[in-house]
Amino acid sequence: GGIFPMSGGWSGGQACYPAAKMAVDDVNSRDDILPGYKINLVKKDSKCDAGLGTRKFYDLLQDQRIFTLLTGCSSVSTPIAESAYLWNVNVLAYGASSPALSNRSRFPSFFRTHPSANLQNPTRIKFFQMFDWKRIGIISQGTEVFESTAKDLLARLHDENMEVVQQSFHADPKVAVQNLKKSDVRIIVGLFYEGAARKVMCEAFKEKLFGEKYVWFLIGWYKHGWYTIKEKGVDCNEEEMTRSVEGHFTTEILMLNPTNDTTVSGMNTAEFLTRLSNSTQDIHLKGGYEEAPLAYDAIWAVALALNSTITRLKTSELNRNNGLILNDMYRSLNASSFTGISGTVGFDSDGSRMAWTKVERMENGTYKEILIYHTEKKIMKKINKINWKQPPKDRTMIVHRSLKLSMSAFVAGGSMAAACGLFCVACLIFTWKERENKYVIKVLVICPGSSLNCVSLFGCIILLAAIFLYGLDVFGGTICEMRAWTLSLGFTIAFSPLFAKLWTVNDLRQKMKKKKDVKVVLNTQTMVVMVAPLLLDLIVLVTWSCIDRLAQSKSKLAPYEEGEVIVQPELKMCGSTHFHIWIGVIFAYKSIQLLLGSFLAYESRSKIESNSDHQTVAVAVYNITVLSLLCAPILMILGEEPNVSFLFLAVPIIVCISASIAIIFIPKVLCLV
Ligand code: ABU
Repeated sequence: GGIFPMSGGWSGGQACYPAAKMAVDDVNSRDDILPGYKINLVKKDSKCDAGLGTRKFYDLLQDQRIFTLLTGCSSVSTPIAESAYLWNVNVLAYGASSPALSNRSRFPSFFRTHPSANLQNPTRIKFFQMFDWKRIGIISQGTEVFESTAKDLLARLHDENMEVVQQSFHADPKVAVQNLKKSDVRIIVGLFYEGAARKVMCEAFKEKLFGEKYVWFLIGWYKHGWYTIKEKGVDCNEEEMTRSVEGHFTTEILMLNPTNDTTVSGMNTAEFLTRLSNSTQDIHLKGGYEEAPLAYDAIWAVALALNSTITRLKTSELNRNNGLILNDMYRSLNASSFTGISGTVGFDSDGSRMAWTKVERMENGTYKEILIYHTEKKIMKKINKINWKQPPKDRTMIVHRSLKLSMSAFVAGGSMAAACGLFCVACLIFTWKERENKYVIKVLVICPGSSLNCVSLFGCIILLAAIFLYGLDVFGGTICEMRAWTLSLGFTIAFSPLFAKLWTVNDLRQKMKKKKDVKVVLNTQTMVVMVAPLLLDLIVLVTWSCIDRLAQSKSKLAPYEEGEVIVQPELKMCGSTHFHIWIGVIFAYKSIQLLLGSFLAYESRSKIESNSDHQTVAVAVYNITVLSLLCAPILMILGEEPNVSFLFLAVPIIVCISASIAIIFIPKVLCLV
């Protein structure tokens, strides 16, 4: 009896039946094999369906003369092989790859010419190692044949310290494919029948799990053009399916004797293929073409086993009524050893008689042979090059990229700060040199304002130094402290003298309304007004440093895709636990000082004619207030872009200092010219 799947998950009967038929004819034409007997092959179609196959098996059991059964499809062979011995029937599978079938205690009267699917796993692993792929996805159909192959593959991958993401499905692979996508696997082994393959690859198309970034490894025994065949429940069109399967690899065991030796039938492989091609039109496009040698050899195995059995049994014993035929045929099959079309035929428990596996790749819609691999001798023969730009990565690579201040931004900001610093130093020298100049004192008195201006210039220089500290990326957490201190103290030292001058002038305004020429003198009050903000600053900064020290940390910004990789930008940032509270406090009292300064400047505008430079100072204070209150909040928002935030810090400071100094000092210089 022969059960041939003519359709379904594996429609191997389409080519295997003609091959088996050819073998029957060849055996029957030989006088030296089964003399006086003729083999009769009774064919049934299982559609690769376990239920239907079992039903066909029962049909065949009605004939007592059937004591050996040929089967195809693991899902059909399994239930038949599990119970066949109870009917004294031996089963020989030409098309069952399930590793689970290699179990004598569960399948006592089972043999197969088809090798176990496990044989492909070493080849797969060898291939993964060639490209340093260490993260593999497995998606398998929930039937024993694929589950047991997946189990073996999983164990082997773990032995090689590879990471595995495993998914399985029964009817609908949608969720399994989505899970693979979520797990970010790029190298995927698919273990399923042809119909399920169409469903999986359609889902892969929908989930965009195809293309250059992904590598699919499918089974190599699907029918020619399998992905273009319409399947119930698959709503991808031919073009979508073609795109989805482009570039996938297949692995399959070589089932044709690689040598051109003459086989037991007297034919060599070339002659076999020619005869097979002549048997049916376009047989190479039919299901089971690859396995046809296995079906041919299966008939020969049965014939040769029966040939030796008939020498031991009487003709009347050649039926299933007693267990004699079962045991004798079992013995003969077990002892089989002949050269067949598929190689040397002999049966062992794991079906490892075939060791060459072939890897193919679909390129531009056709399969191209890539290599063959001998799983026992571990020999690899490369046949064709893989046509890809570069091997894909086995996962999304995350590249950590530190965002740094560019050299050009640092040079630009630094040179402006240096120029501004020189301007400050020049003004300091000028003020110092002209402190005794009677003409200057007379015309535009510098003293006592000169000493305040000197302090202010010193503050400006500290502020400019802060710009350099912001450009530097060294000293770890200390740089953060240095930045905060120079910026805060620099501002206070630069601004407080101007503020104190306006305060003093405004104070005198009330008392000296009638006097034309008022001499502004530094008094204790001026000193207090100038030093108080400095003390406040010191208290806040020391407290901050003591109880919530600033430290440098890496902050991760929004990642983005760049070709094959995901870039994770990282920025070194200064911070402390209550950073925003400290900044808020400092901003608050500095803003109050700025606004008060502007108010004093407004109040003291030309209401008093003094020997002080308070009018130019007032303009400078407006300028500082506007720029500071405008730029400080913006600077806080721009914190994630090093170049922009550096320039947004440097430029306002430089502009503010240059403009203020120019407003205050240029009139003094001009009066000397
Ligand atoms: N090479 C075809 C195998 C089919 C099966 O194991 O069901």
